[in-house]
Amino acid sequence: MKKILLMLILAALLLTSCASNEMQMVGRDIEVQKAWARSALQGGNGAAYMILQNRSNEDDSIIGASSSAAEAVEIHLSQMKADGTMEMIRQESIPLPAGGEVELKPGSYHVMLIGLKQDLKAGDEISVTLHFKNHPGMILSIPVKDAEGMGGSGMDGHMP
Ligand SMILES: [Cu+2]
Repeated sequence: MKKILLMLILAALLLTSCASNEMQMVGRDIEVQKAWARSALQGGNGAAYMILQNRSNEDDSIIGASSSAAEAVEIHLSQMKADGTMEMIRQESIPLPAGGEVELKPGSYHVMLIGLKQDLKAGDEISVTLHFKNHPGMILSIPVKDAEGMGGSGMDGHMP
């Protein structure tokens, strides 16, 4: 009887340790590199960029983002229109295929920070949480940098 109880306890321990290992693996499935946010003024809009790698064998997608630094956060895609001007289109999600990567960069996908609650100055850090379809949310600490050679307004046309 004692032996069976011990077996059960061992089995339970084994199960819980497996579960926690799996959690850590989930955390490593998505890797974020070279994240930065464009410097901007309080009350205006900002944007954050990064490279995301999906190291799992399961397709995923970014389905949104949130940050306490802005009134609202959206996922956008900047596109060149036929007349040569840029437009931004709100995206429901950004695909992140298994084993693939996606780059959020000026003139393409970006995390749009709408209605900044504070100035974003070079050297600051802001917290942005990414939400995924198939993975837990990821909290990022993103450094603020001045966009080089883009002037104040930026090529994404970050106007409301
Ligand atoms: Cu935008």
